[in-house]
Amino acid sequence: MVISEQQCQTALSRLKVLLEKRYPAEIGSPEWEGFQFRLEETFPTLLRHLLELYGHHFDFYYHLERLLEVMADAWLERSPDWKSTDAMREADRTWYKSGHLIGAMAYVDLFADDLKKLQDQIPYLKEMGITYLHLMPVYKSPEGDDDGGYAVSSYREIDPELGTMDDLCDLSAELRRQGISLVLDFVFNHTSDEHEWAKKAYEGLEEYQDYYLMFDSRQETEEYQEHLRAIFPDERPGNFTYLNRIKKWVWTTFHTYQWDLNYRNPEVFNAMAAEMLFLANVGVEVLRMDAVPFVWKQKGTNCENLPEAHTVLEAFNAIAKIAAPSMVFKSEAIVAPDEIKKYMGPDQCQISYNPLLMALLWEGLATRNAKLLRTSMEKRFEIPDGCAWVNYVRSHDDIGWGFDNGDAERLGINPHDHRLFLTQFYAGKHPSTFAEGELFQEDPVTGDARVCGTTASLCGLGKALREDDKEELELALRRILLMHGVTFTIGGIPLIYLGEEIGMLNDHSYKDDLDKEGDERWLHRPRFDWGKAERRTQPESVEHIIYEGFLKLTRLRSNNIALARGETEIVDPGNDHVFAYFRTTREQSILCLANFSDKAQTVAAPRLRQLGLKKVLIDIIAGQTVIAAKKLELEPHQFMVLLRQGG
Ligand code: OTU
Repeated sequence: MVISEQQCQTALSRLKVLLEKRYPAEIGSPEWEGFQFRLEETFPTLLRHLLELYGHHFDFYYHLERLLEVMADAWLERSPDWKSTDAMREADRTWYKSGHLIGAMAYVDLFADDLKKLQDQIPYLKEMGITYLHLMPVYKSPEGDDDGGYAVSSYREIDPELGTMDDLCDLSAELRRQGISLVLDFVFNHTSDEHEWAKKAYEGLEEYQDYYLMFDSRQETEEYQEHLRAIFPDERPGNFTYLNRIKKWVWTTFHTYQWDLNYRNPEVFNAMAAEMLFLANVGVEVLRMDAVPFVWKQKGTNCENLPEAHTVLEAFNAIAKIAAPSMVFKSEAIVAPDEIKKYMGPDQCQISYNPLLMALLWEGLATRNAKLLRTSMEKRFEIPDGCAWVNYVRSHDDIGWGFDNGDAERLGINPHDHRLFLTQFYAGKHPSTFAEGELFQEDPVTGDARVCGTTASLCGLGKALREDDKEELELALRRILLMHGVTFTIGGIPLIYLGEEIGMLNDHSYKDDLDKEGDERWLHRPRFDWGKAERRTQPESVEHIIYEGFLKLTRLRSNNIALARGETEIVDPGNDHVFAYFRTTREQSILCLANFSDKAQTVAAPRLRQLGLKKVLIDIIAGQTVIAAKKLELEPHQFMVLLRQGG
């Protein structure tokens, strides 16, 4: 949409008059000037996006004024500490790209019981070099099954078992002091059915029914339903839930108790903007935009990845730039490869999960072949300027086989069969498997399924230990380090699920827990085992080997600028079992090689020369010189990081 300078100026002048009236005491203070400056700078973008979404509403300017108040109030409430962080980051806007971020994620209760006790574990995080901490949703949510906190009943209250809002603020301040950025979720596609808005809607208040997507007849929902995909097909057919009391259907993309918000209603947008800025003021430095592809619905489409979902994101981003300028957005778009990147950009999400790399790393381990990984990454790793990937091996969610069908077909791989193979493999049902996982959300219609399991269990550690198989144990350990080796060196922010660093195995106890059984994702969300963590200091223990591997990766990043923030170039080493990429800065050039095969592999010397490498190389993982006279030899699952000579 094009808006004229005139239109923009008129709107802005009106808003400034409003500001002068409402905040007479603030006008002229340096802080306020900063706010005004950013408002003027970002306003044209914000206005354009809001007009795109809500321009046809007769009371558009009324809502715009309310939104301005939301932003101004939030800015006035922002603490001096966070304002100084804002100022600091103003001078370093792409701070998240500097290479210093190393991420960890955890459930507060499973890792440390509660928010207060979590402070006691900061030394553990520091020891590992963690500088980014994603805490799974800590907000008030329904008793019992609450989708691991992703059903939010209040964005401004903390789950009483975890503590209070004051505890969270204390924690965020302490993390900031310790140089760790707090990452929290903005679960903005839906609220729980116990949110105040939902309760009012359920009581029959139309104003609040309009906060959600509600329908009077099944017929209406079916017109949408025919184009929709089921996200949790296990649970129920369809994406709508009937509310008997008010005789309406409500849109529920995920669980029946998670009601999708109606972003066509500007009041919802404003109300959620207020919640977002509230979280920003708690001290969130990175806001994880949960389920962003689903926020906009349009009849006749699959209601995922619609252009308006991007517009909503851009509008929120503009608001954050004005009222909480140091906060950045992280995209959680676990969608088709072509769609993932569309959520990234300085005006949408500055950082994003890299679910394709995650899935293809697992694909590589199962097939012992890196060709699909290489060819997909060759064309899909590059991202817009000013952005960074968050690279991970496991998250709290399932593993979905989200590679591109075309990418697979070009290699002669049948995508459907390949997905079935991978699912069977990781569910431990294939003859060639080492993995012990479980299926998640098997779709009875398509036969598609996703996979659950911890990194260690999926890499075969549990099986090897149980069978006391030394050879397999060695391979399992190498697999774990190979997977993380890639996420730590390929470029971006590495993210680990806490417990991976000590090789935590699957936890089957969820099956006996009424609130968790039925959701296999709890398999890979074990309670953090501090006894096991203690063993990280015992030489030769499994925990020690894995943990030291992590520390080494962290150290390599801090000691080698190219690994921290070099350009990434995926290359073909001439052997399909080996995944290879360069990391390069002006000062340094590094070649990483990951052998996905459980057999030894070689890279031919002429290929290495072509890539600019000489005969004598230094592998900084093994800490030794390697001579590649005729060929370079890689042991089974070996991960090598080679310094190019002269650099
Ligand atoms: C997210 O995941 C969260 O990570 C999940 O833990 C939640 O259950 C869910 O949202 C609902 O809040 O489907 O299987 O493209 O794939 O939002 C995980 C995004 C999910 C979706 C993603 C969702």
